[in-house]
Amino acid sequence: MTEETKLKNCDKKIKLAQIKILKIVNKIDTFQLSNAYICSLDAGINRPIIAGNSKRLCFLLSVLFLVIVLKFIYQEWPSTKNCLLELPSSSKTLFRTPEDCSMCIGVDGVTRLTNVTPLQFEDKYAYSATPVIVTDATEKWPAMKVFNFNFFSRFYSNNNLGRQTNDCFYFAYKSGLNSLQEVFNMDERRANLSGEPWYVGWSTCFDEETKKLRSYYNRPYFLPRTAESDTVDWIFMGGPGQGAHMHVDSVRHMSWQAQIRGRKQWELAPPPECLYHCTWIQFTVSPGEILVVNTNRWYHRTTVLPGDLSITIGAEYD
Ligand SMILES: O=C(O)CCC(=O)C(=O)O
Ligand SMILES: [Fe+2]
Repeated sequence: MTEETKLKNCDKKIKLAQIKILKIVNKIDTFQLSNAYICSLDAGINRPIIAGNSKRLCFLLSVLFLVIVLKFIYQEWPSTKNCLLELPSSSKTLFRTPEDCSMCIGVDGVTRLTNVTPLQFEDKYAYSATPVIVTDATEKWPAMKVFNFNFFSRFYSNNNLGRQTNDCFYFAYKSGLNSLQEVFNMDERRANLSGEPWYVGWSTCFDEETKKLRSYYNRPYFLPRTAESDTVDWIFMGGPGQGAHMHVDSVRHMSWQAQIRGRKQWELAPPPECLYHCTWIQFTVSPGEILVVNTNRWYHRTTVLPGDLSITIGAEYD
């Protein structure tokens, strides 16, 4: 992405945030809150000086001032490469642009594809909101034979993972395991899925880590030739009955996820504004299959099905 596009994206985000904040402010105004209440929100600043309606005006002006300051920080800070401030993910969901429901109208299931060329894939699916599963893209991957709990346990006991290139993300879900170290130190019974259930996810963040892991799988053959794969890969691993709660992402690009072991059920829900036009979709991804879904647009939840430990590997592409 060029600097100009990044700035434009930041600008768009700020404008959306401004509109939302103004809507909230207008809404607050329709409540006709008492001056005493607004005064108490004002945390003591200006309290004795301003009286009557001017207090409400002062409150509104303070909010507007805050918006302008935020806009300045986003846009003008000299070292800004991406957005200087990243909104927390919950507020990103709140400030999400309303969807055009044509993204999900008529989509009532996942499309399974075999032997699809990169061109066909690019034309119809690579950047669309239709979820697809490609069934024949992992046949030659060593990962299919090699990846299991012990593989990752050994892999992460090696301290030689190179230089850190990205933030390291880790999701504990309901496991109570607070780091990868805790995951690979859990007792054998739990690791073998005979103890307390668990499910976790993490991103690679060291250059050698990503490089070494990628020697066990390839860039999926069906991705558009021009699509760049991100330098980060995502791994999700855990036992039956567990998975990711319902959420929508705010990542930069489309992504693929290969099911290496186990079977995982996905439930996709349309964005709330499209609930009357579109339906929920449910499907299972089995070992060897690669799912491509726009997780920025579909709300999604996963559940590992009874049987094996589920292991997936995936990445974003542009
Ligand atoms: O695989 C999972 O359980 C969740 C994955 C997910 O949320 C995603 O890829 O956006
Ligand atoms: Fe997600």
